[in-house]
Amino acid sequence: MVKQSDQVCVVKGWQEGPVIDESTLKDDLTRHFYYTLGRDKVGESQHYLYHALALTIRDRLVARCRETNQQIKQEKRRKTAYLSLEFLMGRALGNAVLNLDLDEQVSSALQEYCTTIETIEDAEHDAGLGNGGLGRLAACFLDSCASLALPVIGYGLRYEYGMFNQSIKDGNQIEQPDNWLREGHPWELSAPEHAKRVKFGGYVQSYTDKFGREHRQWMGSQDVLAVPYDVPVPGYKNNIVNTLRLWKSEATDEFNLTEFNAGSYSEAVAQKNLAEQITMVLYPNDSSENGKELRLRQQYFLSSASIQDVVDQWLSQHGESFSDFADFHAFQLNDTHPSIAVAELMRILIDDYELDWNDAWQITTKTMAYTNHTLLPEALEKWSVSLFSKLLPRILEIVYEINARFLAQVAQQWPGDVEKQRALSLIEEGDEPQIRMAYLAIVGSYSVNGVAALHTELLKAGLFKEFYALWPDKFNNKTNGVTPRRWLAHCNPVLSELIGEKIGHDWVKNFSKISDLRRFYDDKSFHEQWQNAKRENKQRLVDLVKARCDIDFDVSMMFDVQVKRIHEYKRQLLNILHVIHLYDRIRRGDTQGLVPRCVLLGGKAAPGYYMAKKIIKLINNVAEVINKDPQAAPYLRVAFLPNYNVTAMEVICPATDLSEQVSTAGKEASGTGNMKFMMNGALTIGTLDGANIEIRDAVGADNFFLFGAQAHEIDDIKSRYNPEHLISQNSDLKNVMQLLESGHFNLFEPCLFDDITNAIKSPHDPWLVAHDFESYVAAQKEVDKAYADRTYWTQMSILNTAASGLFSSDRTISQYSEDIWHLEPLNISETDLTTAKS
Ligand code: Z15
Repeated sequence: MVKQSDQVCVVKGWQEGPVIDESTLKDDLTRHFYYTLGRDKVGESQHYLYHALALTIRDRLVARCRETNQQIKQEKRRKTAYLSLEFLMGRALGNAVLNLDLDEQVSSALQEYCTTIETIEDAEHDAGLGNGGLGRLAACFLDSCASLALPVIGYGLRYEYGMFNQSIKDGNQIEQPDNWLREGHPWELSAPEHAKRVKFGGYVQSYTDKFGREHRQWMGSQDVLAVPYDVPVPGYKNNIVNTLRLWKSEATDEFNLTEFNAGSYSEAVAQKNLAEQITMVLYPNDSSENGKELRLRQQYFLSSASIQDVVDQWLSQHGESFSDFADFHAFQLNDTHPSIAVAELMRILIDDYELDWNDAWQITTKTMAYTNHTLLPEALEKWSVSLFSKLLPRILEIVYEINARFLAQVAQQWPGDVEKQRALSLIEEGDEPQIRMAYLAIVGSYSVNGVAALHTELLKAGLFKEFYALWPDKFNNKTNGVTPRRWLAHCNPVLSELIGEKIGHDWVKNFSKISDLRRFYDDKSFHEQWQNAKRENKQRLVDLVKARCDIDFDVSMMFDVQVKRIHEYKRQLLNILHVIHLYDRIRRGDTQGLVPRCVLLGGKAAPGYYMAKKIIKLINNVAEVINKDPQAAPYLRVAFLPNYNVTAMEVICPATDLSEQVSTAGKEASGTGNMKFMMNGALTIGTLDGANIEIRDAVGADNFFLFGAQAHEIDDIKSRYNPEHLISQNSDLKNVMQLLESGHFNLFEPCLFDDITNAIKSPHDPWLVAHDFESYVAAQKEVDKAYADRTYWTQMSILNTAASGLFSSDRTISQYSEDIWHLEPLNISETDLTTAKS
């Protein structure tokens, strides 16, 4: 570990020289290309030019980042640490160019190299450090925090391998490792001088200090080093640059000492692997848990390193008293994944700084805040007590103590009710006792929030109802949002330009302004411009589908899109049943009123999720049969886009006409893809689930295609569910099932889809696919009718974009700040920058 010097010596160059002189971007690019990277030809690969441009822009971020941190420190600002195992950042270049307003300078500099930003951009790998919604939400939140000038630091893990790359072979998903750092990551700056030690294993010992006080001490641990890598997070045209601090695990030098002394030097060095494994790979499960030891190590590693980092900064700025620590800090826990942070903060305060339990608990429960993202039971984390005891013995003791004190409170609220105590205990009893991480998070936090109105209501009435009875004021809703910078301004320049012409460009910063678009709802020439923009965006997607799938989409057809993780509750299956139904109609010559469609699906399945992988195979087989049938070609084309990721979505959502949000009601906590599509003028076909409900309320029921059972009806429907009867009664569904069961889509692979057809026919199908089929098909008919009237559709499309103001993550983050974090915005002026040199 590098020791930091106590003496601060300010480097002269950046004290007196000019601040980054924006006019030299061109020179900086050349300097980085020639000298930093040592290149003199652009060559076939654009990679070095991308790298040089990224470094050039990073220079401009560094000065602003330093200034942001200095203001936080000097003004002793209250700040928030956003703790998340996932940050699905995607590409950084285009976003930085937009937020720093460097578009013109970059274009002109690149002209010298005979290229454009669009070309260069393609050399950047996605930072795929997340699975799906939860990870992308964290990334949108960082953009909004910086753009609102809020002092928020993200803490995450620097996975060597992010989300796997998906390819499709014979219709099946193949996973390939994503070695995203291979060609270097120009955005990050490592700070080894701020490395932390994280303990694992060992045992706990008591000792008595000279005042006769009892202490517990975590001994004999094998420590792992956490080295921070800082990624700059630029705000939109406000000179704020926040930090995303990603921890990399490394072996400590003494890690191998015993082996070394035993003479096996090489074996000892090879042991490094164990420590370095921790941040090797992201677990690719979205909304499901797998209980692997390495995953628990990741969670504790993140929690411990991040809390130590905050505490160390506190000590250097405020000294050893923690009495007003809570006035200056909030920790937002992104799901239960980092919820061990509750126990870790307690451990540090008690064991390292000798606070007594009550003081430490006061501080902890005034700083921790927990966001829940799911009601699915399989996603609710539990860790076995025995694993905890082996890996984190001191943390287990603290969890037991938290539980003992909590259960005393439960006994007070419900006297004599032993069943209540059993039900609410942080420890689930059984053959293999388990720690309920959500309960730990709730008990240890001052705020518990859901991510959409319905989701929060269901949490309060169901999953967490006793906790809600105990602490009603802890519970609150924060409906998710997405950043309008990446998800409109950056990904849809054509539409953004058009919107800007009509209502000005203020909407990028102040997204509630987007509602001004409503004024043009009836403007015929605006309709034409709106349609032209959509057509241009559709052509981009046509090119992508051609390149990736070798399937011909056609811009004159309706683009019907469902892209998200593959999961039974999201019901990609329902979508594909509708596709089969359309195909069946075409084959029967029943094409009256049928609007030609291109149906696109995409998404990754967790590698161990059998049914999700079957669904991918089904989609691909159905697509193949339909696409090679000349009778279908004028009406229907189907593609499964491999390797759906953030960058693909930037092409997909601007091109979409119809957004499929068809989860079983009550299962999708919020959804955020739904918001990206809406912003870009797509209409939604969806259930009353998650944020769909709020989307429909905002745009008006007439501009949304609703179908399906509602959340409050589900239990009743399940109690008398008889899908075989539904199939026999509905000739459309009957035909679809017959086609499927006849082997029409698996001629050479008998029985391939039996598990799928059986799931649909099962009276225990939790997702009620057969139940919602009829109303789904009816809603799709309404879609066709609406799309056939171009003016009507265009009006609804404009209204969707105009009503999307609520779904900006700026709104969400303002609410987090108002209600939970209580932060004040920073302010960095141009004059601040001209004194802070780079
Ligand atoms: C995840 O992506 C989500 C929830 C989870 O519990 C996990 Cl482990 C991963 C998603 C929700 O499914 C989605 O509805 C929500 O919009 C998103 O989190 C962000 O809140």
